[in-house]
Amino acid sequence: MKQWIIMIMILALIPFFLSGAGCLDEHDAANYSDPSFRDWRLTLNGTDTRVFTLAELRSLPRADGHGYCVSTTGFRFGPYECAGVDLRELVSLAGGMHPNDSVWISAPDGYLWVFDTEQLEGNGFITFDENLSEITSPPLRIILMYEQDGKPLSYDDGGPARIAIISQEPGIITEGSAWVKWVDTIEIRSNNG
Ligand SMILES: Nc1nc2c(c(=O)[nH]1)N[C@H]1C(S)=C(S)[C@@H](COP(=O)(O)O)O[C@H]1N2
Ligand SMILES: [Mo]
Repeated sequence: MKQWIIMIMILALIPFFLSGAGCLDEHDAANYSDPSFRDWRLTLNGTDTRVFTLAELRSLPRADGHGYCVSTTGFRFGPYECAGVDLRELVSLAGGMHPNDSVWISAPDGYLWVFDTEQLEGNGFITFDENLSEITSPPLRIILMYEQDGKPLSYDDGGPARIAIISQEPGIITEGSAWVKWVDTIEIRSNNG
């Protein structure tokens, strides 16, 4: 009789052992099948409208680089190894843009950041070294990042997809305000009226 009770208790504890043994590790906490990510969609609004799932975004050409940013209060985030999709790729999938158009990046919390065509090519950004001294900008790329340090971008870090400004050389700091978190809409806006 006692053995039966012990047996039932052991069976009931198996899920806890499995989770403790790493079957539900930290990686799974920010999994691509995370319930909050499963319903996520990226809407591209240009001359064409396109809607992407996270899997579809991940299937686009991948861009990698070093990303590092600073908040207005001087707090540094990074350095990170960033991977995602070049914003130019997404703009082209939305039908492209004209020199006077701008790209509006927004998130469900109401945050919005606008890039012009010069920035889309990686020019016109303010960059700093690790001591936060302003430096001449090396070539930069704007990406919609879905992976940070080899892991799916977590919700707390702005996942499933966040803007990152990356460079091939490490230690280049950009302004955090452009690093839009929880991006769900990318819109090409015409400034010609
Ligand atoms: N969606 C969204 N993205 C955002 C913000 C925000 O409020 N909402 N804040 C921006 C700013 S001003 C900074 S400095 C960086 C880091 O902000 P955090 O300290 O809120 O993470 O995220 C940027 N991306
Ligand atoms: Mo900020």
